[in-house]
Amino acid sequence: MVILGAGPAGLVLGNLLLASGVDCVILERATRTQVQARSRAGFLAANTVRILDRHGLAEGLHRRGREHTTCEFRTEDGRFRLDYGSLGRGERHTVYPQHELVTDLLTQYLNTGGRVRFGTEALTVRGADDARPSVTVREADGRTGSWQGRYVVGCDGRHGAARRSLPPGAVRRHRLDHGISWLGLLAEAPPSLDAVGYAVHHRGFAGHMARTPEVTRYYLQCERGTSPDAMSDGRIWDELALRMRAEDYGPLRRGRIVDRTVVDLESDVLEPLRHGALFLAGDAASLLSPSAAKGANLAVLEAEILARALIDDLCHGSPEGLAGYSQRCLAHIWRAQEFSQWMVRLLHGAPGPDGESVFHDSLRRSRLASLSTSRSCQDWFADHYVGV
Ligand code: RFL
Repeated sequence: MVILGAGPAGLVLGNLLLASGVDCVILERATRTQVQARSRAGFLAANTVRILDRHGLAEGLHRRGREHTTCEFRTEDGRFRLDYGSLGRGERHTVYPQHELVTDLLTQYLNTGGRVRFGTEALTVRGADDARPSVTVREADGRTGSWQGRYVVGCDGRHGAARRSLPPGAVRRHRLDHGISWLGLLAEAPPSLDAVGYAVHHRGFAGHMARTPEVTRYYLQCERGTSPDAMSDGRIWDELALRMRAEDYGPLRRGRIVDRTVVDLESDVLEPLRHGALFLAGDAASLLSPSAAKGANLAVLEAEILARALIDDLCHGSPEGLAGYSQRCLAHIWRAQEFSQWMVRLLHGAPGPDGESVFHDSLRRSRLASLSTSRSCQDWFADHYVGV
């Protein structure tokens, strides 16, 4: 079995296959240091924790992760809090930085004899229609080579070799550009509130998400095409304070900004998630806007579903799970897409001509008003916010 990519999807899959005695190798373009340093997600859904628990992969997150149950909305009409941990099904998030989860998964995989080829870039997947598909690679020293397996699983993200290798027409790509961009920031600063903060402001959205007691992620909506370095640290903090209405609700704890990325809010879904012997999981299967923090959670869920199906096929001769993999995951993916899209519309007016903006802005205010006052709307929100 050849797995492309050592992110959450590839590493959960690798661990589960290894635990059942399925021989596999993970081909990873980056170095081990780079893989373990890539800070992205932080909010793990209750179901993600249950999956990791089931397979003995959650020790680190139970030791160092923190439960999280509250979000706060700040708008032109005031602020309100939702303790989503006591709404709906009462499920919680665990805040645990993605690079720590990846480090745990990688350590477990390598300690139990798993193979990862770091610095090995997959170039093309060939022969997905055959019984022995292969992957051509470029090693760190520039030499090319090839790996063969019964199946190839693309867990190599949206720009990976798996997507590139799909023959035209084999798989459809449904894509939505939300027309909105966020400047994603990591600050060496303690969280400024004990909740996820969502600020809706006429200058654009701002978000606050705790990562650790010392590090906080912030988002600032920005113009499409903005360079990550366009604003000084001081200007960023001023803008965050303005949009988060620090004057009314308390100051932000400032610190050094150690990472800046501009994220264009885009979503896509590939359908089906299989072409012959090539399967797709994680961001390679579907990209979600970061508005609802679902990407890493879906990656873990899909990896578990695929691992079970592969083990049934390879160890017990039952191919039904593989045949149903795509349809099963797509149901989860579209639900996550639907909620992420709802969050985008909750937090932004629509870009566009003035008349259209007023209409969308009024819809957004009405949506927020329902969320702040209607218990059934809050229960629905809580279930979808934490669920995958
Ligand atoms: P990853 O994590 O991108 O890993 C893919 C791996 O494949 C390697 N690779 C290749 N290897 C070999 N050959 C090639 N040709 C290759 N091309 C790529 C890469 O080096 C990498 O190691 O994909 P995976 O496993 O599918 O996991 C997906 C998640 O990483 C992603 O969905 C989340 O980070 C999204 N996301 C969030 N998700 C959440 O569930 N909760 C969050 O709070 C959250 N916050 C975020 C996020 C994503 C963000 N960005 C950067 C878009 C915050 C941000 C800012």
